[in-house]
Amino acid sequence: MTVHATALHDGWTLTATGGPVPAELAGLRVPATVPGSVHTDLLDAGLIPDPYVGTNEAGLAWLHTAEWRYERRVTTPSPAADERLDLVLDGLDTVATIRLGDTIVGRTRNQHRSFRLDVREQMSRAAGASQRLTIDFASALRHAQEEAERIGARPAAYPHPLNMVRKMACSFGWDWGPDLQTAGIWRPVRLERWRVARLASVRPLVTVAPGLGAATVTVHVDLERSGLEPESSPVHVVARLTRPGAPEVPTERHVTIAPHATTGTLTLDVAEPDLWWPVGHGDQPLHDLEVVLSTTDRHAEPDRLDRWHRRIGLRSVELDTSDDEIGTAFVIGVNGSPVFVRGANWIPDDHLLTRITRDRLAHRISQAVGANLNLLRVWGGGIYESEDFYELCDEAGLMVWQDFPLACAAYPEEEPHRSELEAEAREHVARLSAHPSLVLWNGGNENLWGFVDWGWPEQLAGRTWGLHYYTDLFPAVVAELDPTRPYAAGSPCSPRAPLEPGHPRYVHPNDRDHGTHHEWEVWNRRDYTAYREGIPRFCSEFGFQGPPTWHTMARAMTDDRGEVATRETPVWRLHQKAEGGDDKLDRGLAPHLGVPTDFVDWHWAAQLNQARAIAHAITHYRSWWPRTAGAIVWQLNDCWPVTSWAAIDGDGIRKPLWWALRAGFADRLLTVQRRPDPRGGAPVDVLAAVNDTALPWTGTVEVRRETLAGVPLGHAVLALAVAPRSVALLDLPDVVRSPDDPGNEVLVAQWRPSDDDPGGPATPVTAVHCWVEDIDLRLDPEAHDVTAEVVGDGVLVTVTAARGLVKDLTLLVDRIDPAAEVDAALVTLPAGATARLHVRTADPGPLAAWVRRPVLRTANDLAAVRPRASRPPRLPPRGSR
Ligand code: BMA
Repeated sequence: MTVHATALHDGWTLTATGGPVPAELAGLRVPATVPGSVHTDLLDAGLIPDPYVGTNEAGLAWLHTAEWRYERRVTTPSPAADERLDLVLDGLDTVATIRLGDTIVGRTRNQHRSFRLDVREQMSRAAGASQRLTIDFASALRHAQEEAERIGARPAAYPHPLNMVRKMACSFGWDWGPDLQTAGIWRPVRLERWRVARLASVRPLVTVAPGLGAATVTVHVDLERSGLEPESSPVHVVARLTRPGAPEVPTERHVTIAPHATTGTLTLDVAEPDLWWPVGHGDQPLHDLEVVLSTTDRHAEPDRLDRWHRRIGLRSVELDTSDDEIGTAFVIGVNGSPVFVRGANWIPDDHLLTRITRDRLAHRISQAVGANLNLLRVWGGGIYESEDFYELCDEAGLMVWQDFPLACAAYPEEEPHRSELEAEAREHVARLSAHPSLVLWNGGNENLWGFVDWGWPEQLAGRTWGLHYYTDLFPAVVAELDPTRPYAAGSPCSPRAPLEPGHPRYVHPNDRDHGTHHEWEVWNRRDYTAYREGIPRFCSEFGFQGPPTWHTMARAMTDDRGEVATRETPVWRLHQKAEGGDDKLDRGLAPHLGVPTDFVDWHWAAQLNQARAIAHAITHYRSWWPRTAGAIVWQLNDCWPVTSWAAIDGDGIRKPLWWALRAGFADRLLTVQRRPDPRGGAPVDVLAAVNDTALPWTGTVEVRRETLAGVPLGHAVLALAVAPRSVALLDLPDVVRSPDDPGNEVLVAQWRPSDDDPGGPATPVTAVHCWVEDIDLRLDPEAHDVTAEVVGDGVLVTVTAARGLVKDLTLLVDRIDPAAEVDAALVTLPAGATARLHVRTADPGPLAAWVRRPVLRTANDLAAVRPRASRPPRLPPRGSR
């Protein structure tokens, strides 16, 4: 008999047991969905309004301090004499007491762990009869407040003591998230019957030989013994690696584990392995690894005790943090090849975690790949991501950097916090070891930085703040359980420097020259052009806000009349959590696009400016490869409808920023960048050609300077030869380098493949560059002609730049159909050029709507609505001539 599991997902009810519960809920028994949460159950029962809509969030604050009971009945046959019976809880949110009948069988206070309770004795007592299983949830907020009282409060970036309880930090509100403090059984729960032994954990650790000619999978098996056998017996483990369609792969090992012993190791060697690579670097072949535990060896009829299966990938990971002439590198490598990280930060995809289905994750991950990303950073204010998430990333070739979930706060090292952190770290380092996508364990988010710069030492007055976790506990757990994964102490962090401020070799954690850097000066204080003032070794956060799509606002952010809530309304302000967020949006807009007064125009301008700001940073960072080895945008996704730094809004719809990521992270990129003049003069514009492919990039680049209306002013043809995975800087000849009349000129650079081009992506590569900001550019709001026609699966919109340059042509398709998908956006057309935008939609409506505001937008149309009075003085030309 193998482990026999019975899911306990049906028949639960939920009742309020304490706290400030509204009268109509008191004593009410509500059907409960498991896995689920109190919020989703009350929502399903129609007992609370949708917390994501309007200002409902504010009215639900009573849930922070309410207490709840989940309850159902369980019946199980009496266990045999040697049979264990465990209640397995994969996740409880958060402070819970578990009872069978009247007996307490467990207490938990950590959302990030699973629990296994031996309930054999309690179940045997009532063998065959039904018993009451209850899980009581206390208020996590109250618990955290009591902890703060008990051991002394510590600083955190938000008002609630999120650092005093092991619950997802952003449960307590964040600068993009609602303050909805959930409770409930948030992961599966089941009864497991088993005997002799079970596979407590399996860690397949993969290494690849230099030269890539061989791979080794070392399978570490940890057993739990039942403790119920009259005599402990040896058990046998077989590990088998296969790959569908690869008859040469099967490889099998077996090991006998002696009585009383609980660990075993099996080594599987694969010659000429078919390696797993990040997307853009190769394929993602997955191998089936099956581990079987039995009482007899493989030659006899097996009495199978337990089985474990995962799809693994063969690859190695390296993190280069060597010292160099600039400072300290931070380069992630796979199979010995350094990778430029094109990343985005990932937050929980729904604040109500149990609504995140595998399908939804699959869609989000395909959106990440569509944005040309190769890595997601699972940010430390969220969770250890799910098996679904990791399996999908394994399949897609998306690398994952997993933060230990600690963010923006000082964390106590006193018990029980220390033991809870150790237990969860051990569980997840082991659990995630099977996933080829996981490339980095990181100590947490901005905690090292917070300690030095956010006034913590004074507030702490000598109390612990979590340093032990970053320097000792986490690296020790990773080194013990998964030494194949690199570890970083935090983000940002200077990897080789001691972490104690005051140490003679201390380096500020956010130092650009050392390791990872978070670039938040731009959003908070500077214009986005300042992104180009710094050359970080690896930028693991930089972000710029924009509002969600119109559809999402119309669904969730409306006023009493059902109209989209405009700025300065309570609804708008509730869905903009960032400190001074709206002022920062306007401050960011003014020098570039101006600040439109009409809300519809402002919405488009703010979304466009978000996209432009991030494109400005990405193109800069990529042009500095290999000095800069990664750019992880803050943030890919949202967890509810909100104005935020995300590229995909809370309803899963792409914002214009998504298109800027896709363009900025394309395999091949041409971008105009500023570099010091080799002759010692003022910095000059050059053309950076970024080639993030395995093939050389050759041919010519045709560069023309022309008026906005297309009158030629200068022309040059540059030879292009960029080695694989590298960047070439091309000098721009004088005739094209700088303008005579910057307000009316544009530079267009287009790649022309040569006849003997080795291949690679055939997509055209073009850079369009203006020397002044849009507010100083004489863009014609009527520059384009447009037609729309119905095609098989939607609409084809054809736009020609008939009278001059058209910048950032975008169809805001969600205005017509939230499910519509367009195949291009932020398209810039030099005079005379044409774009065909194909929209897939089942519901095209009247064609006339597709060809005008508010659906068809360009940067040009903002020129028509720009308030003249708000224009700053004209800038001098940015060229150097
Ligand atoms: C960084 C992140 C998040 C935050 C974001 C925007 O600090 O790590 O904590 O949401 O900036 O402010």
